[in-house]
Amino acid sequence: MRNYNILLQKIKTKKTKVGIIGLGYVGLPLAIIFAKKGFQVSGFVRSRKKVEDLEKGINYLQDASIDKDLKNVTKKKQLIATLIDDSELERQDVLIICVPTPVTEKKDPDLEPFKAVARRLASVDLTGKLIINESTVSPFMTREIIGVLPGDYFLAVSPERVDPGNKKRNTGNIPKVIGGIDKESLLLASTLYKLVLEDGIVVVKNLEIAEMAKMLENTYRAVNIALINEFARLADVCNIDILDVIKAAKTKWSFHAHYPGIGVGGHCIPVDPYYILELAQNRGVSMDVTRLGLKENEKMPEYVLEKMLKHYKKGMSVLVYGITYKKNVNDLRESPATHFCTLLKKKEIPFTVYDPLIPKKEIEELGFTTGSLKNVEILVVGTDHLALEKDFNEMITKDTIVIDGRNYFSTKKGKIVLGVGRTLK
Ligand code: SAJ
Repeated sequence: MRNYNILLQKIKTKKTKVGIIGLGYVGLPLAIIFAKKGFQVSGFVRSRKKVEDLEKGINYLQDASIDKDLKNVTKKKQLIATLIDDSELERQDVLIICVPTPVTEKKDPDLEPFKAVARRLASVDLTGKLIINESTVSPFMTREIIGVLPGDYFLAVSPERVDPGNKKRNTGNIPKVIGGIDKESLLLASTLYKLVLEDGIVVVKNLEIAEMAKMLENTYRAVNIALINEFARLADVCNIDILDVIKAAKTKWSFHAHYPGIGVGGHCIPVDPYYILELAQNRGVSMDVTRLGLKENEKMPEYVLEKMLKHYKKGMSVLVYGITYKKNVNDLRESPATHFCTLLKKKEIPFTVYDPLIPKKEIEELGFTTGSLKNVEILVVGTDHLALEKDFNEMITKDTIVIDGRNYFSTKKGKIVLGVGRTLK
């Protein structure tokens, strides 16, 4: 039988063993925070290499801000990484699921990593444990995939809110939404997170509200970016500078600025809304605003390519600077700049790629030719990395045509700067 009071006491006195399943950009910072606060943490990973890296205190994420803490907690064995293993899972009092929930090529939810965790937990005695799902799923998925596992345990949802590359906001200081399958589960999860999070928690009535809140947060962002992309396409035709328009609109208290660009990438914004679209479809509810917004964003690499083709002449040298999904992050997932390069390749237009954060080998593995910082006739800004500030001088001559996929430049460079919703000439 599960025992609320026993587990509550163990949590309050930090005697609980916390198991975190998945030590990626969500799980690893979370594991460190729990370990730093004095909990004994086991991090469950699938690769031996990750276990070895963590035993040596090596941070395999790009986020250097966790380097020092990682070394400390792994050295003190407050955080121990281990291959996923039934007996070790069974030893935990709390299990927090932090695995990816991507989409397939056809944009259907790919729940395989999440279901693999459920299959694993099905062979573990879960009695008395608190299970928390941080992975981004649609309403009812936690209840229907985890909540059906045998045993008498507590179950809660607290969607991750990590913002990769954001120095200001990190796992410790972002408020967390928490929903429980019942009151005791909610109270246990709230007590646990309150002990480790500076900016506290936001309790909601059930699992589904927590799951839908995460879907709403990210769908809101995707649809608002789509709206500004649509306005940018009109602004281009009207020769109106969209950045001036946004600057003016921002003076309105209820306007939340988003910016147009070559597209929307990453593992969250272009992905999560497809989960809610599937639920809506299953429930016979049309969500055209969301569906069309995603399509709008997915069209942007092509839109930027069309701009380039109006100026491209056979034989011109073309360099794509930056192929990651957003600035100063070395993540290629769903990257629109990479999609742009694929479109270029399909048109058999010769080009080279340079990204200060992506090794040449990785660029070649993508099937692209690596380039160097040298004068080019067409420079495409795929990602506006910080390094562009110093790198642009090496690439731009007075005749260079700049296709600015991130509206990076504020003054004319080269012959002309063709942005998304603005032109600098
Ligand atoms: N983007 C635009 N225009 C914008 C903002 C972003 O085109 O105005 C593009 C970016 O270039 C990128 C994509 O959208 O390709 C996603 O950008 P993002 O800043 O939202 O980056 P993410 O994917 O790291 O978003 C994370 C998300 N965190 C979680 O899902 C837990 C998201 O919820 C946050 O809203 C976001 O950080 C944030 O607020 O910075």
